Amino acid sequence: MDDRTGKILRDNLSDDNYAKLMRLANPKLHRLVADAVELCRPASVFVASDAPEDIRYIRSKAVEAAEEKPLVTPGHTCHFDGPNDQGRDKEVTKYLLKPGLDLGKHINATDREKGLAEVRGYLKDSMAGRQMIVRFFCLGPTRSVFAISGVQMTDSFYVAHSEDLLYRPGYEQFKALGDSQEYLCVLHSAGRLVDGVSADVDNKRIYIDLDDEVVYSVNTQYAGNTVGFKKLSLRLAIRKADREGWLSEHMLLVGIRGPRGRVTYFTGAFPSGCGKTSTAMLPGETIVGDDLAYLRKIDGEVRAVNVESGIFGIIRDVNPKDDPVIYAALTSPGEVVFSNVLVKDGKPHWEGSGRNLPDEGVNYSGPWRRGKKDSAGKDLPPAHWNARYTLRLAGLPNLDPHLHDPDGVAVGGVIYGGRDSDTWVPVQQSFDWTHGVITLGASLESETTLATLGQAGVRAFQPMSNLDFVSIPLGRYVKNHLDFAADLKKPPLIFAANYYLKGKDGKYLNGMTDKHVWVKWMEQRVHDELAAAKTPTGGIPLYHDLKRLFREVLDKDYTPDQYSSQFTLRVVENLSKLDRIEKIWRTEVADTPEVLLTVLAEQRRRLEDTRRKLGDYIPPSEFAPA
Ligand code: SPV
Ligand code: MN
Repeated sequence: MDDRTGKILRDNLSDDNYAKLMRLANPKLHRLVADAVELCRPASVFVASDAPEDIRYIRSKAVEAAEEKPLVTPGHTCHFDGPNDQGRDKEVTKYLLKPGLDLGKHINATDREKGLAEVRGYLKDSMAGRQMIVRFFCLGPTRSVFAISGVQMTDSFYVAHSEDLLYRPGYEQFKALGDSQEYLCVLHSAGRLVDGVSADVDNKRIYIDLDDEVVYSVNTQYAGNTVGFKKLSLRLAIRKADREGWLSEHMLLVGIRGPRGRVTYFTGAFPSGCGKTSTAMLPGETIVGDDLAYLRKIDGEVRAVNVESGIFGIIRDVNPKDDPVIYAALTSPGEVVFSNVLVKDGKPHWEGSGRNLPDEGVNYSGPWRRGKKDSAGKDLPPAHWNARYTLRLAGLPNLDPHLHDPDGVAVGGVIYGGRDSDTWVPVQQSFDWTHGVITLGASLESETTLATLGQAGVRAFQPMSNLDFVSIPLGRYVKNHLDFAADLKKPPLIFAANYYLKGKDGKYLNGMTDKHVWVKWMEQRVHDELAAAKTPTGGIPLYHDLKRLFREVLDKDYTPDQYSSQFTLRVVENLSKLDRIEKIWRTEVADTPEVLLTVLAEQRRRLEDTRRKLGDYIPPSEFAPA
């Protein structure tokens, strides 16, 4: 450690905290902490080890500092973010790039020197009067080829507490790092607080320095902008994966039971707010993860792990019927942080819970009563659409036994799904890996939700549900997917799911729980137990298989009319989609792989040929089993 770093740390850390930091003999880490101290000027520094008393301290400080308020159920607390801090803020989330580097039009970036000066300017003295917490985590299982270490510095006990629920402890792992520089670092300050809420949200900045692998976040509290190991380090992990030949994805990981006790694992890429967590939490199945997965090829198969060990999930519509397991966890004693819900008499309330909402209470806007307006004069909802809960996976009755398996689980299938009201059928399977990566993953579109700031309900290009986080040129990102399984004897099958298809009357064609049938169908497809009908866009289920599965899985009838309306191939919409997608890849992305355009052109030819023979809207009965 150089003299200057040593002096800053000795002057600003108590003996105990200094000793905890020095036990990690990593010079880069010492420099990072010293730099943060000098820049943000906290009143004190708390270095958290993995010890239970350190974790308890953070939890109790979150309440003491009023960042979280205790609720009546033991272990439950509630945190509020400010009215303009209720989702990920894409506008002010940028990569810092050295001159000459360009990631392309779809990726928000700014000049490194300018960006560093700006964000560090906002961070200057930002922790005055507060404590800076230094925490260590392991992304992915420990003692595993998947594991990545990370350190977070923050002045928010809510952030540090949330991370404790969401990530595996990593202090012990840092001890083993030696002088390695291979870890991610996040520096966050909530900035000036008024009533416990970030006051200068107009100066919110989330900047990702690709050179030093450091993320800066300031003047915000919303976990998606501040909990560094969620989407911020996903961006850095995508670069690491690119260098090392694996995939870092915005994907759930779930074990689906098949016949005779078999379990087949699926990853699923769905944009935020499009059914990802509820797919991972299907009753009777086992969850490995609901948001982030690392995928590697090991001994000729694709294996995956959950980056995280907790859930930061959308609470809207969590009710005993549609999400029984989460609902039970949210209404029983145990450690849960609710955010941006409505609180009345110490109880959390949200829309779609199946219970009546009170007419008054406290929410992110302060005291709330029905009819209260926002600054634009619109009705303020009782709980925000993006209100959330944070809890550990440990303790959930449906937790998969392989969550911490250092080898991960073998992936049988990959699912891509968006919020698509008019084009894709509810479930289909690609012809092969390349066709799936291109026409399903790289062609994914989804209507926007309030998980990010901005307008909801606008159809947007969302390749692999990962566009918000891609940190390498987009063509290269897709090429990595194409190459990933190219040399495998049996690559995972690729499926698309669409839970949001609507009929002519504007009503959803499927119930919320129908997704369970689609994944059971996929599970049997992986094992070649069911046939599929071949359409120009992929393989679709046969009626009699779905009829059986609806009965077995949901104890529901499934009529030929339902099948016909849900699985009619909408040639017109599929061709319009191809127009949009082809245009983007042809004109807006500089490094699109040639094969992507070829495969889209083949898809167009198949659709046009079929239209000539069978018309614009083709019922599934026209397609023969392959
Ligand atoms: C998402 O928005 O995709 C989330 C929540 O999973 S967060 O990224 O943390 O905002
Ligand atoms: Mn997510």
